[in-house]
Amino acid sequence: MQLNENQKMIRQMARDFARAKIAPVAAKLDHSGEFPEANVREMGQLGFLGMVVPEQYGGLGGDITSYALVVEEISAVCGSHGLTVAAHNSLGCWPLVELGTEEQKQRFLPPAAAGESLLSFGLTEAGAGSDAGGTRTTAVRDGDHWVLNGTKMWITNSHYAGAIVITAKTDPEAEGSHGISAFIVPTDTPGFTVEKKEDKLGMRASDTAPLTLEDVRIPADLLLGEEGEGFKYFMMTLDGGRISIAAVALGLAEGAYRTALAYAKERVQFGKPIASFQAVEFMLADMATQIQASRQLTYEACRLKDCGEPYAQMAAMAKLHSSETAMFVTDKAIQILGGYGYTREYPVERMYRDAKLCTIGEGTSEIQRMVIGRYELSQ
Ligand code: COS
Repeated sequence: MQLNENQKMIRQMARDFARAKIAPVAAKLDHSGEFPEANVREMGQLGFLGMVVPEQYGGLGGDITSYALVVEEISAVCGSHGLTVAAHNSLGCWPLVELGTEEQKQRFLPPAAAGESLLSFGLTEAGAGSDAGGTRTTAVRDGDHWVLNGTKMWITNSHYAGAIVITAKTDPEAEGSHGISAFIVPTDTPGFTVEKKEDKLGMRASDTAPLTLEDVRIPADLLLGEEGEGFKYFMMTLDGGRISIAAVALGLAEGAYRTALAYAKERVQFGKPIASFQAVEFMLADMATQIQASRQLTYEACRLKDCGEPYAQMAAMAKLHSSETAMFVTDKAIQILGGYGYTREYPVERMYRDAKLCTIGEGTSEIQRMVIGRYELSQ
């Protein structure tokens, strides 16, 4: 896809920022599991946290392609930073931009776009993972308030969120995915607790935690969209979110590939750079080919979304291919670097651990195949 001048400019900005500010701290934050607060603030100032937010609410109001390019460049250096930006924009801001009332947008979007407080998304529960319709959290109407009770799991950015969009069952009689509504829950509401941060395999500097809601009373005007339509809203949100996870995975694959390529050209064994051995050259060829295929799918999903055309199936294809590619490429990168690749001296082992999340979060690879297959069978 031909990028326009604006897209090239924002990509360069993200690349420069990632290399100057993220690269020096990525390994340390991965080790400590510390959230990159300073960099998040700076990314807010650069506009990266308001990529999908219209200008009148303080965002860049950019197209999805520009947004994916930013996520890709950041993730090429650090998956945790990439995931933080992706979850905030796609899962936190986007539902408010699409479904929020004017009042809700004016209240929540400007601080989110500026990076002063993040927005996050609470769908998953212990019993509602792939089967997202199995939501057990409840919301009961009480006068001009809703009272929410339940627990959520794996919620990205939750310790740094000013508000979290939460699904809850509002019609206990409704079956399956029906009777679920979406609410904007300010995180300082009494009864709302963000629990201890998870200790994860990868994406260690990204903030992930369970939530507890105990008689959380929120005003009725914090219902997002129509009552009972929450499941569909969250499915629509995930359609877009899958593009951003594809971009995270693409970035991780590229980051690992660049490291492996540079290493293979420099590392001498048997009197020659190892890149000159066909065993290594073929690995690099396969890595480059898979990355290019992922890039085409991801940018095509962006293009469809930017044109207002149906994009859910392409987003699922992009997410599936890019995340599986990220696993393939990071694995091969470690292989090329050998013993060095297995240590923390190089970033490829971190990228391998980070990449695994992309095959799980926002719908596992198996769920993506279900989504893709259903579209195929419905034709
Ligand atoms: N956009 C809009 N509406 C959608 C939709 C979408 N992408 N997908 C489903 N819906 C609607 C359907 O049209 C259906 O509406 P009606 O009841 O009015 O006919 C309703 O939602 C239920 O759809 P369906 O029967 O397909 O739901 P299922 O329970 O079978 O679930 C999957 C479908 C598996 C695709 C869904 O649960 C899913 O994506 N699961 C993974 C969730 C996930 O990614 N979790 C990770 C979150 S990490 S932030």
